[in-house]
Amino acid sequence: MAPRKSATATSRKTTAKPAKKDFTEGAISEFDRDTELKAYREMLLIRRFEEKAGQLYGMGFIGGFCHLYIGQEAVVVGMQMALKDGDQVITGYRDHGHMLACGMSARGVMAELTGRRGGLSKGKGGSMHMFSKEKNFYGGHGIVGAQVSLGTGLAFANSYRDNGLVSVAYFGDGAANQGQVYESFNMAELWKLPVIYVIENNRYAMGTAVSRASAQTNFSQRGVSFNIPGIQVDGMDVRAVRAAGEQAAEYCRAGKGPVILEMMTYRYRGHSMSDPAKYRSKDEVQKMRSEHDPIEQVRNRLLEKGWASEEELKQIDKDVRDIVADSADFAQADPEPDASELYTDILL
Ligand SMILES: Cc1ncc(C[n+]2csc(CCOP(=O)(O)OP(=O)(O)O)c2C)c(N)n1
Ligand SMILES: [Mg+2]
Repeated sequence: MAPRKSATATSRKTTAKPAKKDFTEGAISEFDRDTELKAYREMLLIRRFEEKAGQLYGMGFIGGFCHLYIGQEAVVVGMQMALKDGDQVITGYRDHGHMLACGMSARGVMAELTGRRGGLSKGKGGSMHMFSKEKNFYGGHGIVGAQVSLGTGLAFANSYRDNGLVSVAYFGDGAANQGQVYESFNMAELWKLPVIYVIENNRYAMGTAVSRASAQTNFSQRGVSFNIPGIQVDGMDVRAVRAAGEQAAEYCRAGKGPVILEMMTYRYRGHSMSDPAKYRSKDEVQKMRSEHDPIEQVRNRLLEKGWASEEELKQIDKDVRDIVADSADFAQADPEPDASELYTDILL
């Protein structure tokens, strides 16, 4: 039997709409020379780091899971530019780029991947579980979606302390279908919590294309029934990411509540190191690489504007490669944790 329409339900209808007017979709931040160079260096560091991590994994130095961030670099680098000291970041398991963008050391991240003493979790956490209180980085979470409720909790603490800080919770298109995400959205809007939900839409979950797994594929609209505003952002353009991040941070700091930024991005590698990525064509990957690569975009602008020469860019590449090579050497030479560490840092 079809449910009857209730008069009460109609009269209770609310007219509140997400405050989308506070946001300009498609905004681009103008970068000066120094900012372009900074973006170039930071994205390149993530790219080269991940390439090296992939190599070390192939050589058997890294155990367990390893999810590379190659292709998505503009998202974290642009967002980080929009934040201020003390703002917190939390993400899932595709987390090496986030850590480097937060300023955590390449040595510390790489040595954690190889399970060594000098790793950021003393070699006991691995790829998916690293933290830095100093850099306000709250992990690294292997449970899909867990970081969304934890990131909302960070925002609750900021709101309670009235400290003007925001938290950024990054999650994927696949994670966006997880139940706790919507419980978090509800509380965040109800209590006007200063949290930026960054949905990194890289078009695939473990191997499932967005269109095969999601009823609503426009993730920026996932907050509509909670009155949370959201916009789509070109996540391959670091200037667009920064512009969106700044608008979102301002909105949150003004006490207006949470925001959703859907970053349209792409990962070049498989979901994890064990994924041959047979669910998409090589052409699709190649097209993204050649037409939308976030690092190439900055490189081309620097050259076109005469802000850097080929030589200068080569030097940056060399500096970055040196940092990464040093981290890889350290990650292989550093000893493994002592067996006694099995009994520390755990809840008994
Ligand atoms: C609660 C839970 N369910 C399932 C998994 C297995 N799993 C790991 S990653 C993943 C897909 C997530 O995809 P997405 O959120 O799009 O992130 P991406 O890997 O594309 O960055 C799944 C289902 C998990 N780790 N945790
Ligand atoms: Mg995904």
